[in-house]
Amino acid sequence: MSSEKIFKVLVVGPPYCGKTSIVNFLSFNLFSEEYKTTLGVDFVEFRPRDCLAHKFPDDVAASRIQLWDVGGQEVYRGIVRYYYEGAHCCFVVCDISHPNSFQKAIQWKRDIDEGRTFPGSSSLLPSILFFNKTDLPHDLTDDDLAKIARDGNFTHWFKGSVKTMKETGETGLYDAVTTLIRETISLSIKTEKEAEEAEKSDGEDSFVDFIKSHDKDKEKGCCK
Ligand SMILES: Nc1nc2c(ncn2[C@@H]2O[C@H](COP(=O)(O)OP(=O)(O)O)[C@@H](O)[C@H]2O)c(=O)[nH]1
Ligand SMILES: [Mg+2]
Repeated sequence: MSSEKIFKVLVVGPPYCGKTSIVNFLSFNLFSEEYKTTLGVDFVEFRPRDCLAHKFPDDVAASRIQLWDVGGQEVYRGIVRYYYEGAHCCFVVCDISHPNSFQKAIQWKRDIDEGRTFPGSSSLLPSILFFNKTDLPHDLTDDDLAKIARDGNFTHWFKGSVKTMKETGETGLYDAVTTLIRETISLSIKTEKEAEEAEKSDGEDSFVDFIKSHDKDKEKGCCK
């Protein structure tokens, strides 16, 4: 069996918080000041093992990541739900310098949690909350960020600036990817195991049923 796993990652959050910048930075190691609205959904493949700027741990490096950059405009919400199909996890982004972006980001997560579960499982999609644009002025402490994440039902949160991370050497964005993909890998392994066990116990149940019906036939005296 190939150890390379392909994961579909939904990158969601309100407009202008930096989703496209994050996707482009991960995939092409590029940042641009220019703003172009993402219409609908864009799709880019990111192979952590090819990332020159950061060495990902082996388990993450062995995966292929499809980043689905979901346009944050409300008008797309209806359309983008179709793109949730088959998604494995979500990378939720907000803008640390715009506190009104937090609730909007949390709403995207709620929307996904209401419409999707992990493929083949009843578990919600693993997700992380990323506070972007830490290079801009803001007055939030890590405790504040942890509370916002907790209130939004996120188990993990990270912060950073896709604009300045090359110069500062901060790793918040890479740590976020690593945690998200690790959670996704372990849920995928758990789901595969459960499916195998269910298949095995189905097989065992049919065998027991067969023996029982055979014994009954014997009692009736039809099998000698
Ligand atoms: N200062 C700062 N600007 C950023 C950062 N990330 C993105 N931007 C800028 O914010 C604007 C919106 O970014 P974009 O990635 O298009 O947002 P999206 O609408 O969520 O896809 C662009 O002008 C980016 O250059 C950041 O970390 N810091
Ligand atoms: Mg965009």
